[in-house]
Amino acid sequence: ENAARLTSAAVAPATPVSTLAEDVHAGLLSRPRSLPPKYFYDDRGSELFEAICRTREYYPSRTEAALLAAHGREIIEYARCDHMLELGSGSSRKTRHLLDACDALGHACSYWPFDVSAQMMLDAGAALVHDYEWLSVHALIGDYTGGLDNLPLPSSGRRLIVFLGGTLGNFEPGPAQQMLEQIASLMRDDDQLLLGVDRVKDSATLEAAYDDAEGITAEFNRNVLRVLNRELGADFPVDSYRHRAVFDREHNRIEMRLGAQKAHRVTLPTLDTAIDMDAGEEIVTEFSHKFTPGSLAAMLQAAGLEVNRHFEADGGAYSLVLAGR
Ligand code: AVJ
Repeated sequence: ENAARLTSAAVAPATPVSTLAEDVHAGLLSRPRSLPPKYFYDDRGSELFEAICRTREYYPSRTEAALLAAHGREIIEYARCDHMLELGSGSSRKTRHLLDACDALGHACSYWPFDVSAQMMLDAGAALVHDYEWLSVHALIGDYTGGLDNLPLPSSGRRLIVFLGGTLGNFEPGPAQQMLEQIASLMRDDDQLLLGVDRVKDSATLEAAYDDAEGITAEFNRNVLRVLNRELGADFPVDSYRHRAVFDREHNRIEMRLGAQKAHRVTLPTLDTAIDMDAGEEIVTEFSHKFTPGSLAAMLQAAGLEVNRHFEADGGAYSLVLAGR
């Protein structure tokens, strides 16, 4: 009977999503060399990210979860959603705070997780339909960066689009704008976006959050080179790369970088090319943008959305906003 309340469907990207090989070729041959952060998350990378969330220094995940727990009911009462679409749902661990609020309010809605990892979504979905007997889960398998045009969402009913984890921060301003515009184009007047973003704060706190004393973030960062070695047959000397996290206050972003300790050549057989790393040369592996209430409102407004509710953690450490047309 639970199985009837869990379905899945593949979502074809509306615009072609580049392959790992294409992304790596473009990124490593540009200057400074760079890699897209989405390739962090193989099984080991996902485990390392979960471990990062348990470090003392990395506050964003637990801070966002506390906001969801504290304000879940207000969010659901405001949105009164019939359908909840989550972009990059992962294990849906934090979404449970919203489903608990639905439960407490006797408000039934259906849940549409949208993620590239089918197995993680189906495992999470099976647990969710067991834990919430009113819930139906429609897992959407795909890459939301390929666009939101082909989503098999019902045409009727109010939607709450959930985009948590500060993941919007990984996008540079242009692509972030495009992502919000895609979300806005999906929304109708009585739909809401629930967006979680990390906030600008002192460099020491921010840099520590991306360079924990145990070195788990360093391992997470170096792991992307292991992904390349495995997927492209490359020969990065992974352990010799030095992790660095720097807060760039001009762009309000944490930059994670991997620095070559000594000059060496890396062959990339699948790309039929090789790169020569200079001693000390760095590969930029992630931007994590931080926002102020002003920059957040401006970005949403540029996408045609306005902030309806703004929940912020103590000291303005993190923001959760409900935004609509
Ligand atoms: C999952 C992308 C939100 O940018 O804070 C954590 C990933 N990188 N530690 C972030 C991350 C280094 C995280 N996001």
